[in-house]
Amino acid sequence: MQERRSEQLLRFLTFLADKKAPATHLYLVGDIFDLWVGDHDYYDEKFGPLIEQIRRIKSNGVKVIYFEGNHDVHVKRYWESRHQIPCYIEEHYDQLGPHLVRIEHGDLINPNDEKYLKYRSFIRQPHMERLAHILPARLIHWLGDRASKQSRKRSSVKRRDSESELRQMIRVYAERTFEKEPYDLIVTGHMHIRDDYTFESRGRKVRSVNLGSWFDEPLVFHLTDDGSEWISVESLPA
Ligand SMILES: [Mn+2]
Repeated sequence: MQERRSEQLLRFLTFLADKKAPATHLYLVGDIFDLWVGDHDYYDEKFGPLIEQIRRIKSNGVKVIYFEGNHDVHVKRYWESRHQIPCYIEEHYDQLGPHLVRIEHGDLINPNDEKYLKYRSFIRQPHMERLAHILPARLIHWLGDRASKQSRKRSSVKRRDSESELRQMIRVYAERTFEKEPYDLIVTGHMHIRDDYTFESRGRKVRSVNLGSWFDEPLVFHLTDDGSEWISVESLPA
């Protein structure tokens, strides 16, 4: 994670941990840490201050839920066994007050991203997960640096899709997943396009939110029983 984003994340987490805002749930929707592979002591040290705030938030009684992204991979065992924080790799549904919410990282949204999808099913094989826990973290990072160079190549390919095409994909994905298993709200990330879209299906009002990227603006999506708001981390009181 870039230094500034990491500071902003620490600021937000500390704000929550200090109970400066009421919260019942905290969803971390993947690509929170760059780069994290497997269950290793190494990360306790590397991301110590952030993990400490997440632990404090949980000990305040907030339900913390983690989703793996493509920068934080095979971290389920870490969060579940060391911190009792549930971690999901695919989509997850939760009833939050009046809203049935579907949450997922969002890396299955773009069907044109074939190279990534192939890479995803490759690294998601069970023997790759076992390997991720066994190999020394240092070696993984050496491999990871090479992979992220590849990923940059992949994203330059991805940029063939224009922003409006990507936005359309987010919306189509919502409409399609709603048809399979309905919900009131879907929250995704990964696409780096902040989007808030409402559509009607089966006589129901459905909402799709993509969280966008903190590289554009560090915003947190805050859902309440009667509405929602985007909270700017930069404008949080100290
Ligand atoms: Mn991602």
